Amino acid sequence: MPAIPGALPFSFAFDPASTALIVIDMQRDFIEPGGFGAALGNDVAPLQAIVPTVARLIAGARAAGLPVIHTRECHRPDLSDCPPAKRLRGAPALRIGDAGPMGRILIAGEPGAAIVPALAPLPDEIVIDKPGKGAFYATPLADHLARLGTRTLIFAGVTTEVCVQTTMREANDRGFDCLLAEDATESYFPAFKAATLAMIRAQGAIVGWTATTDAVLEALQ
Ligand code: TIU
Repeated sequence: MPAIPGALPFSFAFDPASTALIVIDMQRDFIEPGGFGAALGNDVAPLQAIVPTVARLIAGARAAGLPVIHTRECHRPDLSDCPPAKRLRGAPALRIGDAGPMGRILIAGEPGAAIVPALAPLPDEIVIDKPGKGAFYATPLADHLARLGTRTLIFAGVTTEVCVQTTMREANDRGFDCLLAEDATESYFPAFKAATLAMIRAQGAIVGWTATTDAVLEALQ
């Protein structure tokens, strides 16, 4: 069984035949200027910077035959799946559903909701549109994973402490072993990323493991 001996908090053994890569919300709305992330007041440059690393991880997973699952945080055009509590929270420059430079913010089918071109899903890869921060809530993700026989999930994507951590916790509670590729995820807040990595692996991997993308790729070869 392959293992990542340098994973934290201890070596991570996994069977590639029952492992999938899940890439969370690498969408223009979070990564490019003019989208949702920027409307919330964030600098998107740190998120843009991980795109090549995520691309390497995706390429390695594909080469090893792992399913690659992509998620997108987005809502129906009529906003029927967007709780007012989500849309009205705070005072963003643009709210979910408002028209911005990349189309309506976080709306399915709009240019901003698309995954960045460098990480575009292949035609046969699963793409999960999710209305929440977690990818299991109100989506068919659990059904897809059951059909694939997946027991282990490798995570990448944005943002570390919001959609990635929420999904990882949802998966952990559902019995999956979870590992986060620590340089293939990013936050708008460096301290939040560091804290998330620490809390995932604390208490004997209470949520899961972390490892570098290079270590994951080495184990997959
Ligand atoms: N705002 C923020 O950090 N994240 C989100 O709203 N969604 C995701 O993390 N994808």
